[in-house]
Amino acid sequence: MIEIEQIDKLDIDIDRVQADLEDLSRIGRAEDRSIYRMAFTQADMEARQWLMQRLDHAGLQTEMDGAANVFGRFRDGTDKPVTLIGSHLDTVPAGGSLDGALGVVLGLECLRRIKEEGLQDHIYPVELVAFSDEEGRFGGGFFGSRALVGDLNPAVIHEAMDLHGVLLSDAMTNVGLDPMAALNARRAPGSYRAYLELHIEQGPVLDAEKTPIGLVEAITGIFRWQVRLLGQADHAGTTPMPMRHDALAGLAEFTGEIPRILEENGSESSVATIGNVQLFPGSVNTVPGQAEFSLDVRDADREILEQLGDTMRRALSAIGRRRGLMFEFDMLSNVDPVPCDTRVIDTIADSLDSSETAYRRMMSGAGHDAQKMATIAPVGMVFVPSKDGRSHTAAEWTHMEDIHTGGNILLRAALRLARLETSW
Ligand code: HGY
Ligand code: MN
Ligand code: MN
Repeated sequence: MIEIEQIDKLDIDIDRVQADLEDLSRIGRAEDRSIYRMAFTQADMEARQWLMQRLDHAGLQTEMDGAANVFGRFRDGTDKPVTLIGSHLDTVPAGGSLDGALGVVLGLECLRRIKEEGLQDHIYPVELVAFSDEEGRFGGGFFGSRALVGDLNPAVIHEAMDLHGVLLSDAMTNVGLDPMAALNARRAPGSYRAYLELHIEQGPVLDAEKTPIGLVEAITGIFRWQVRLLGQADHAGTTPMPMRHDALAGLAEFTGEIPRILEENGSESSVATIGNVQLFPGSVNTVPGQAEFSLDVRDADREILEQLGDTMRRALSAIGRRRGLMFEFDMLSNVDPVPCDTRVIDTIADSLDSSETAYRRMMSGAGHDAQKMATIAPVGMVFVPSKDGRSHTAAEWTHMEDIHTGGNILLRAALRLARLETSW
């Protein structure tokens, strides 16, 4: 039996966490200190090896499943419901050192501290997972958590491609993985008692308020399209403006319409981003015949997202008619907004209250593996502040003091969830 008082006294080893974060951040780091650990690159695989060595060094079992998700656990094989702590090691191109990595390193620290205190035989199992391709190099994101919840199929694995035309299946094969093995990564519903993720907020709220912890109540919904506007390549010098079917001009008109579309059809949580644009043929003295671009749209409400999608489709069709452009798009992902589980939220809140840690309840504008895990388990998330709200950039930073606070809340909430006396 583990008493709550005992749990609430536990403290992570913040110096060890800081050393691990610095060590991990060297993998895939560029001159400007930004991180390039995109899914299934050598750097991404090196980060998995790093984690498995750290787990092994701590005397823990490690496993890489068919989707290359890396697990850490006290022992293999259990019929007891597991409290899973997770996040991801992959980054966006030119990313920061904490997005995903912080949640994995603090999860590793939780397992080490449980082992050092000899608690593992007195609780339900606590495990760690580092999910594959959370960022969506290949399509919509959450590849590893989608594999775990059984949301993959052979077509998705065969067709997924990155922005440069590299197939997921080739990228996985190139690093020695069998892409189709991802279909075997599925875990039965009921395997997990709860899923917990600590993550940097990646926005400005906590830092501006000087609040050390965000208690996440819901995670935004996201749809991602790959859009093509097909016009006509023509000579830049001899084609009069009214005769042009300029694909970039069509994209520019659509980009200009986005604020009005969000204003008239969205909510205060609506955002839309065109993060990647490719023009064809892309020569200086040719009217762009084709514009291919990514569109990432988010809102906390499912219906509003649908409405935004319909409005954007109509806007692009109208622009196509006016400018003699064909419009087509591929839906890369369509992830529902999810509420976090009130029992997990309350458990985290209990840890916060008993340590008198200031916090605020909030929603997540970023997507997370937790929203996939929510389809098979109760989920909860803990945010720590991002300095100046910056993320997905080398400027991504969180003060060690906040990391220490967040790590202790993660450890104590995980143990409260894993107590044999916790019933649900
Ligand atoms: O895009 C996101 O919200 C996350 O960083 N994958
Ligand atoms: Mn992340
Ligand atoms: Mn991210």
